[in-house]
Amino acid sequence: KIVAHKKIEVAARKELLSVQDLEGRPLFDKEPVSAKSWITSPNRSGIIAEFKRQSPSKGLINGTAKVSDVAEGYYKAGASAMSVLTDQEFFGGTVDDLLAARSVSPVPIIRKDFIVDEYQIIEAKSIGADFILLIASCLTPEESKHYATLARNLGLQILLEVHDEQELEAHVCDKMDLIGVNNRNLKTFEVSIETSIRLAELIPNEYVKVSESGISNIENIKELKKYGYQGFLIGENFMKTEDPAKAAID
Ligand code: IGP
Repeated sequence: KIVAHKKIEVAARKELLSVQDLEGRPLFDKEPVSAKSWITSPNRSGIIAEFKRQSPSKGLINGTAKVSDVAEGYYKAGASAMSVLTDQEFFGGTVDDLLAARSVSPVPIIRKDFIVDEYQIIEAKSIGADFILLIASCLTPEESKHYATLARNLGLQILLEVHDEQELEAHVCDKMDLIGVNNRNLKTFEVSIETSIRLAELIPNEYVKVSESGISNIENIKELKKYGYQGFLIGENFMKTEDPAKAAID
């Protein structure tokens, strides 16, 4: 359902702004920073802090936070990277949110969206993103490899998101940089970090392991580290507070 909706949305965006227009934007030539380096740096927290106003599972999470304030705060709090939802329909995000975050933060920024078209990857580069999300459950293995190759050719790193053994086995390829295990079951919306723990040993060591969703305390992070996780994608836990950046410091 989401994929079909995205394809229509992308077709409309293409009408407004051509690929050539995107390639002409000043940020298109910005050299991306390495998400892998920042996430594995001993001087940072490993946390990929997310800006997310709303979600299909939770409804409205934060209707007042300003993306530039949050982005600056996350950086100062020691986040290794930032995730910005650019999907409007389901998450209330926009590409302008990513641009605003970019203008105040030097950390690697991931364009968090449902990528179903090459256009979105070129657009990600043109708004200053450093890495992109590819969601295995939305793509065939051929598609994820194809999009990863394009992203890589643009200098962007790739976070491949999987939910289970089958997706992992089918989609992992040498074009991916980071493998994210989503602890949220997309059918039931239930979250359990056991999903990350279960899949950890199946992820080859050359990929940076990221655990996504439902991480709410330092114990979760300590536990996940035991299984080799170095990246921790946290959204709601920060965004549900009045001051998400302060929550990230705490
Ligand atoms: C963050 P949480 O439970 O901390 O808010 O989760 C992030 O993992 C979640 O927003 C997410 C997501 C996605 C959103 C993971 N994969 C794919 C949209 C699309």
